[in-house]
Amino acid sequence: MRIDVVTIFPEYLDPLRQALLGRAIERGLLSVDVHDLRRWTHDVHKAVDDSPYGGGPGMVMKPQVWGDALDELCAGGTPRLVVPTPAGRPFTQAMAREYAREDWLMFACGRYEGIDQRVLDDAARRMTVDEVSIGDYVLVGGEVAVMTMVEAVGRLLPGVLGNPASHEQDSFSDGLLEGPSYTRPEVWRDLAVPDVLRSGNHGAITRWRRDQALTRTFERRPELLAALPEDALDKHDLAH
Ligand code: 6GU
Repeated sequence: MRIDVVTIFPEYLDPLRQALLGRAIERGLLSVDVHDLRRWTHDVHKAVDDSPYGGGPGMVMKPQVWGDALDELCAGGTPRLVVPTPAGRPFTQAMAREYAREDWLMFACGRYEGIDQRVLDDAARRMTVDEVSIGDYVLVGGEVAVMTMVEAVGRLLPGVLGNPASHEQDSFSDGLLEGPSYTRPEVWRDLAVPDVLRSGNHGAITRWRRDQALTRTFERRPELLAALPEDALDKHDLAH
């Protein structure tokens, strides 16, 4: 997969080259190119923003600069354009899976009060444009949201995780939160590992993990349980 990121703070994205995704980039499973938006400015001050029509606080990113950046970067084809904004549709694991099937994603990071809407309206004449939020809180800019989305998508790409079974058990892949995990020692600070996990009874372990996931989801995210499809719960689950 090819990923391009356009931002006024290119170094902000440097952490993507660490650890799992860094190795995926080195192995050629993923390319991440980060572009400085100021390359496309038109004046000596390299201005990227201006005051909003209609008044109000903050600044809006200029359409000409973004237009030139996207024209140049998209000259060779049509990526899926993702614009992080707290006013976007919520990013979910289902969207991460959908993005992982694309061959080219481009992220346009806004700062200030956002990007002139006509940039997105114009781009949408040629490509799919998604305005996406990573949660109900406000960040200073889109860069950290892009890092979040690139991690969520990158780990789903074929070959990136050592063991592909890892994502089948992720929280959300079956619509439930994952339960607790334990490793050695058997007792630590007088706290013991649950007996069932040391029983060797794989049926009982599977049942116990499912119950833990259901209980945790009920306590922490009841709206997820309500959203499960009709057939997601079996007769043993329903006993809870
Ligand atoms: Cl995607 N961007 C910004 N600036 N703030 C956010 C966000 C995105 N998602 C939640 N808050």
